[in-house]
Amino acid sequence: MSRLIVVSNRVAPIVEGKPTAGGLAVGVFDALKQTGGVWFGWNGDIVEGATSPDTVQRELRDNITYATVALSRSDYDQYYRGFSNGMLWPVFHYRPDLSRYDRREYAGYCRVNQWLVDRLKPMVQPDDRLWVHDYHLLPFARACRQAGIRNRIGFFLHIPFPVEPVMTTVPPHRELMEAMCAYDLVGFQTDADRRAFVDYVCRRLGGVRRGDHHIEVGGHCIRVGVYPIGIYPDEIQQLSLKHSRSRQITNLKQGLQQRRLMVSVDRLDYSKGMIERFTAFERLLEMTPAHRGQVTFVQIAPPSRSDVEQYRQIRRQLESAAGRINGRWSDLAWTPLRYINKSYDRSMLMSLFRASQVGYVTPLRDGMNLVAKEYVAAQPPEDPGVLVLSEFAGAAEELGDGALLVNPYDADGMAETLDRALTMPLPERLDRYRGMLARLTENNLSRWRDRFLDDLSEAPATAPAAAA
Ligand code: ADQ
Repeated sequence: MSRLIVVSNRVAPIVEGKPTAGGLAVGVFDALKQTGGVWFGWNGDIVEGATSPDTVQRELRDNITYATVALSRSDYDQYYRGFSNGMLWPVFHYRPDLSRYDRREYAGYCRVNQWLVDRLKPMVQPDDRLWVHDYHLLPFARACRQAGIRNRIGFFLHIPFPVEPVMTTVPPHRELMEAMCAYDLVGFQTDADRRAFVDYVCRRLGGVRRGDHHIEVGGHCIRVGVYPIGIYPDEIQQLSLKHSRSRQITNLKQGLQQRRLMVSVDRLDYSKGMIERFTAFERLLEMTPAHRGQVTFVQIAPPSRSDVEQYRQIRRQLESAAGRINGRWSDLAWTPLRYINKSYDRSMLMSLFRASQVGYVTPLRDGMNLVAKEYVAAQPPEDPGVLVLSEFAGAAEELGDGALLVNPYDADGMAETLDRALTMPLPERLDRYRGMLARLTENNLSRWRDRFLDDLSEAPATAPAAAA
């Protein structure tokens, strides 16, 4: 079997047996362990100065070579914080109003992609397959072709891909899309994302559909597919049992005194719809007096990207909304909303999911949302909780039959759905849970990896120099 080289913005070495957050990290680690290979990317270090150091640090562990680089402060500012997270992230999550474009940052983004390719090139052998991940690396394949790397290169986008009128708000959209067409395989989380990509390429770049899975553009044929990322449900079930008798969970249950528990866990990000979620929870208390004093909502959201202004702003908004809601509704014996701004170990989160009656997962937009899947997998099979899920999470394509789907922009609708979730009888909960679990088991993380890599092996051969 040919060797696999995975490229992702961030490389975080995994220690087997230790719980790890994140589908990307676990999926990539699994794939590499099977085939052996290289995991290449940024190690998270920032060095002061204008140019990133050329040194590639290598560490061989479990048949995987972790090859990592540090970034200079200015490369980090332009490539990562600037164009990737200040421009692409908001637009791809349908928030062009929050995006900020700066030509220098875009130049830095392209430059770092090229620089990463130059660092990787000496490690690439003729039969290697390259699997590149996420929005930080849209032009990576084009840079590879320009550097003379002719291997098969696949790309998987973890976040949504926006429809054409939204995509075109990114000033260099055409150049980026042309660059994406240098990949041999481009994979998305949902069919809606795939369609948006194909529509853009066909309408704006003169691409022509070739059957169900290919587009021909600029003399190069790209395979395009849908690969919803999954989890390992058995592993999540095991993790959820680990802390179920721990002091923290027992204290929590005692403190609840038979009250129902609703749980949300997110990275603190405006795409996750937390303000709208808080508002709908308050509407529930307004509309349904029976729930007052009877339900507690725990929101866990450790800060992320706190050096980007929008992220500091969302944090302030949430703190103020939580204070207002608790000020209005709490009494001496009951705090309706517990907003917790710190991170917990993964197995603790899974035990918390298990202890709750409702998983409240309502992003305004999300590529997939693994929390929704983990919530289902962590439930006690004999008495499962209910998943309330945004229709705008990629996970809704797979879990739409079992979850209660909501529109996060409709506070009244969400409040009604929460009421339904909190009062759902056991037979209906069991029915919904079993359907969702069967789907999660079938579409697990191995299937995501295997389908992608099989399709990459079958993708039409490497782009000719003209497409570079
Ligand atoms: P994220 O936006 O980070 O990922 P998500 O899929 O919800 O979102 O979570 C990824 C992992 O992080 C999950 O395993 C989850 O348990 C963990 N996690 C989330 N919040 C946490 C918290 N507060 N504390 C500890 N762990 C937490 C991106 C895309 C998603 C896509 C994934 C994988 O934005 O749409 O599902 O990649 O492709």
